[in-house]
Amino acid sequence: MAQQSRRAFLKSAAAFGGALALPSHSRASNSLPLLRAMPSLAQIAPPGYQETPVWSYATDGAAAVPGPELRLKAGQRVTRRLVNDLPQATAVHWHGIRIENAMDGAAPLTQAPVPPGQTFDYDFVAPDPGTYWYHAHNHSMEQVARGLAGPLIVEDRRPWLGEQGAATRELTLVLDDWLLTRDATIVEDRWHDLHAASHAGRLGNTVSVNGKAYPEYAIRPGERLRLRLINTATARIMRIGLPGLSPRLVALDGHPVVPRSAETVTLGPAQRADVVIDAALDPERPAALLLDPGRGDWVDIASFSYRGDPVTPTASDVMPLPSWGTLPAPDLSNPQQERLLMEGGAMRGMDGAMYQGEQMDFRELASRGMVWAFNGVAHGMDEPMFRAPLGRTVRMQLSNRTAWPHAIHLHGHHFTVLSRNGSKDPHRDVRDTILMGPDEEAEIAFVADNPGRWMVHCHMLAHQKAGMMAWFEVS
Ligand SMILES: [Cu+2]
Repeated sequence: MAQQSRRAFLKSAAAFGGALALPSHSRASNSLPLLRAMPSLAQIAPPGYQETPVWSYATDGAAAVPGPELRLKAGQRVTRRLVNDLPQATAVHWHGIRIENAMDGAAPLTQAPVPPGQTFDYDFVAPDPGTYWYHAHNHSMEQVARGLAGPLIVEDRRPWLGEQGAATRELTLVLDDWLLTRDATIVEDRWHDLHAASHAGRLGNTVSVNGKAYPEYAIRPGERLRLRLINTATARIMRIGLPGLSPRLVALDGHPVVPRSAETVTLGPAQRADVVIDAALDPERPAALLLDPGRGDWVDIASFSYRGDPVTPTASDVMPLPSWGTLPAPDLSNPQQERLLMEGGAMRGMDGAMYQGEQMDFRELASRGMVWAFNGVAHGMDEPMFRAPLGRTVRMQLSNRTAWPHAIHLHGHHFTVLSRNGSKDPHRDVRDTILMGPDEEAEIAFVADNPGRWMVHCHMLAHQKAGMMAWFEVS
């Protein structure tokens, strides 16, 4: 099996001119723990509905939605043999990990998709602590929408939980969005829905937390908790509220921030936020995780119920998470200037764009399933959007000239948000995915310190499929 997947990999290396390095860790080992991608059933709709046939990940136990939480310490290796028991080729991307290029799982750029019945060995260091996730990165829109996503938690480098001002406990909450029929099966006939792709993407009708509708979590009165929120939806922007729980933001996309209060937290697809909450002392006070589906009419998506003896509340400010200490600071004195212009979609369209080496008008692009472009190129896989020398700071101007929000993700790097709409960003947050509203402008900067070919795409996965896809090369 391993032999076959290696051959498949070699084939992809040849397809990209043989320029790819072989994975340095594809040693023939029979002892790698497994990550199996397989069809299974999950109770996603509320009790009373039948189970939903999903595609999911399994490690030792049964397959689950979301996939099993993988946990390790910063600097340790993730070693998993992907076994593809799906009816479709797949690959696993480790979102937000500043990973070795050959392990990025970004098919077909960094590896060939793994055919049904075959395997691929992932073995890489996770250098930075934080809240990450893994998900399918081949036919991503369909495969992630079917359930192929799970949390990847890289623990703090120094003890934080239990310290003065820190939380005593943590909870990973994976937020997802499903498009289900009345029978709670996944809507199957809209994988190529160009209407959804040219609007907000494949929006669902059922929001789940850790794979369930309206789950309940026990908390102790007065307890301080760390929530690791992950948005694995393919399209839905999750605006989250935690009323009465004094939420404070401590990390975004895995990277610590100076703790700041956050009445609401907005997560674009693929984004994460670590939030510290203080449970009330009065167990009669209802507490819930709320979602704004768009018009400010907040709905409960999970509840907290008070159980156990009260804990003496922590009066002190929230202790910041230990800093990474691993990310080079951008040198803004002489950066390489790049630009990412987003065009297309419903309401605006575009005059035209290059697609597969040909200039096409909007109508012709749409007939090929393309409705978006980056820098005038739809789904630009032939040539890199730009090349950067190893170690150079790249400063990028992002311009959303469309009528829709987009969640732009850079693989292999985290970037600093310098400005929004011409105003300096006061927080200078470090992220791997930036949510851009219609007509919004942003400036980001990062050190191109990770050699290889890295995807840059919209994480509204129907947008990615319909043109918002490109890559850059660091060498
Ligand atoms: Cu988009």
